[in-house]
Amino acid sequence: MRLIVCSDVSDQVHVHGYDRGVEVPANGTATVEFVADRAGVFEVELERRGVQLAQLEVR
Ligand SMILES: [Cu+2]
Repeated sequence: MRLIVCSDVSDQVHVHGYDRGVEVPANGTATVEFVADRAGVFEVELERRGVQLAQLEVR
């Protein structure tokens, strides 16, 4: 799995369930890569703001 997030603010992109966190700079891009080997529905959020970006469903 590769998630690419473009952000206008600096924060951490956090994938719950897999507990992956990658810093993203303001007006920059973060790439989160992991093996999606765990089924479920997981929140992807901007960690420090507590803003949900997406819900990731792995079947
Ligand atoms: Cu989080």
